[in-house]
Amino acid sequence: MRLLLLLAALGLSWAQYNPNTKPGRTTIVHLFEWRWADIASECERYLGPNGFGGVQISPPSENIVITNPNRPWWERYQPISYKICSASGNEQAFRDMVTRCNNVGVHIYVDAVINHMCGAGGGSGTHSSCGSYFNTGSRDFPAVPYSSWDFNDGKCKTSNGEIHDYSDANQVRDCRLVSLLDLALEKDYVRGKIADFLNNLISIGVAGFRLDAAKHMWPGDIKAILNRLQNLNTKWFPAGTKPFIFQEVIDLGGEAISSSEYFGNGRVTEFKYGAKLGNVIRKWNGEKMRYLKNWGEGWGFMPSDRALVFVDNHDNQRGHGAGGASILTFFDARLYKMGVGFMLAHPYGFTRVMSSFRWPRNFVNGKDANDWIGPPRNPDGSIKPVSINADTTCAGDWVCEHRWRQIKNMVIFRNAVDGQPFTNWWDNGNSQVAFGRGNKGFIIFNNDDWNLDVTLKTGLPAGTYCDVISGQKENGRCTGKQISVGSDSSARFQISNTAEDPFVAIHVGHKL
Ligand code: QV4
Ligand code: CA
Repeated sequence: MRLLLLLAALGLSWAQYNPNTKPGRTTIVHLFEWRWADIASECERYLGPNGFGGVQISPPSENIVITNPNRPWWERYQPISYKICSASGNEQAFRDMVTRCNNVGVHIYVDAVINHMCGAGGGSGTHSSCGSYFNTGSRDFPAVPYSSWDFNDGKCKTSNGEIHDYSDANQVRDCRLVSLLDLALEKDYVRGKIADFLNNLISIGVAGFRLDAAKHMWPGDIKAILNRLQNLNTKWFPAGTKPFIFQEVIDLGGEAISSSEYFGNGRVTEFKYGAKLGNVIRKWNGEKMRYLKNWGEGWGFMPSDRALVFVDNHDNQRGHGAGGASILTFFDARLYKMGVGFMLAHPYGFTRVMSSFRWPRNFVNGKDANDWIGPPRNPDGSIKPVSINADTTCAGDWVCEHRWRQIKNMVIFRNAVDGQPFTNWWDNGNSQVAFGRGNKGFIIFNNDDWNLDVTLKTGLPAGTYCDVISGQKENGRCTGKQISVGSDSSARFQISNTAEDPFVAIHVGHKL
C-alpha cells in the first residue's frame, strides 16, 4: 500500500520518457518533408519489416506559403491554423498514414509547432497551405481562432519584440524567434487551442510529439498543456499510455536556459551528441575514437534516459539551429555511416535516424546560400512522391539514409542488443576501437590511417557471423565478410584503413 502511494506520488510527474515503440523496436527515423502517402507505403514495405519503431514527420499543421524564395522547407515552421493540411497531405491522407503505419507496428511522432504562428512580416491574405485567411499586422488567425490578445507582444521587453540575447531567459521565452509571432502560452484559452490540436492527433492514433522550439516556451507552460492531453488511442496502445514527449532544446552549454529544466515534461534533444561525435569521427581538435570509451554522461551529456540523440537533424545538416562544421551528414557519406553506426551500437539515449533530401549546396563566405531549398517538387509546388529503385535505394533527390544497408542493418543491430550492457571495450590508443553489447553484438572501427588486424574477445557465442556492414545474412549465407567467433568468444578482425566502410558489426541475428 505504502509502495502504491509512493508510486502514485511519483506518478504526479506527467513526463513520458518511454518512446511507446513496440517491444524490440528501438529507433525512429525522421522522414523529413515526405508526403503522408509515401510514409504509409514506407511503413508497410520497409520500416515495419526492418524493425524501425516509428517515424518523426514534418509539421502537419496548416502553414504560410512562401514564394520568395520559392517554398523553402522552413515555411512549415510557420503555422497559420491547426488544420491538418500541408504539402505532405490533407487530414484524410494523414489518417490513412497513421492507421497503416500503426497496423505494421510503426508509430507516428508529430513535429508540433506550438510556440508561435508565422513571421510578423507574413502579410495578410490566404497564402496558406489550406487557404485559410490570416493577417499578421492585426495578429488575426481566424481559422484557430487567435487574435492580438493571444500573443506576447505586451510581455516581451526588448526594443523591437525580437530575441537578441540568449543569456536572458525571459526574452528567449517571451520575445519573437526570428520574428515568429510568439504565443501567450500562459493563457488558458491558448493552452486550450493547442491541447485540442494535440488531442485531435492523439485520437487519430499518433504516439507522441517533438515539441519544436521548446527552449522558447516556459517549462511550466508546456506542462500545463501536457496536463490536458488524453491518453493514446487504445486501438493500438495499452490503456493509460501517455504520448511520448521530446522537446527541442539546443543546450551546448553557456546559455541561460539548460536542458534539465525540461526533464519534468519528457525527453530532451541532446545536441552535444552530434556536435562532439562529428569532431571525434573527423579527428578534429586532436580527438581520437579511444576517447569514446566513456561516451554519454561521461562527456557531460544529460542522463541517458532523458536524451533523444541523433548524428544530424534537419536544421544542423544545413547550418541552421546549432549547425556547426563538425556535424556529419550524408554529404560526408563514409564518415556519416561510421557516426550513425557508432550511435546505433552504443547504449546511450533514444536514437533517431535522419532521412534527407539532397540540395545543391552553395557556400558563400562559409554559409550555404541554398540552405532554404525545399524537397523535390513538381512544377506546381507539390512535393514529389518518393519512388524506389530496383536496388532498394530511393530515386531522384530523396537520399533515404535509412535505406543505406549499413544504417538499416545497424537499426536491426540495435534491436538485437536492446537491454544488453556496454562490454569488452578495446582500443589501440588511437582511433581503432571496439565494443560489445553483452553476448548479443560486437562492433569494431578502424578510423586510423593504417590497417587493423587484431584478435579480440567479443562476448558472443561461438559460431560464424555475417558482418552487417559489408553485407548481411541472406538465404543462409553471408553476402559480405564472415567473422568466426571461437569457443573462447574471440575473433580475428582485419579492416583496411582505405575500405569504403572501415568498420565491422556482428550480432546474433545474423549468425549462420
Ligand atoms: C528573418 C530574419 C529575422 C527578421 C525576419 C523579418 O532572420 O531576423 O526578424 O526575417 O521578417 C525563417 C527564415 C528567417 C526569417 C523567418 C521569419 O529563415 O530568416 O526571419 O523565417 O520570416 C526554421 C528555420 C528558420 C525559419 C523558421 C521559420 O530554421 O530559418 O526562419 O523555420 O520558417 C534556434 C531555436 C531552435 C530552432 C533553431 C533553428 O532555439 O528552436 O534556432 N529550431 C526549430 C526548428 C527549426 C525552425 C524553428 C525552430 C522555428 O527545428 O526548423 O526554424 O519553428 O536555435
Ligand atoms: Ca515563446
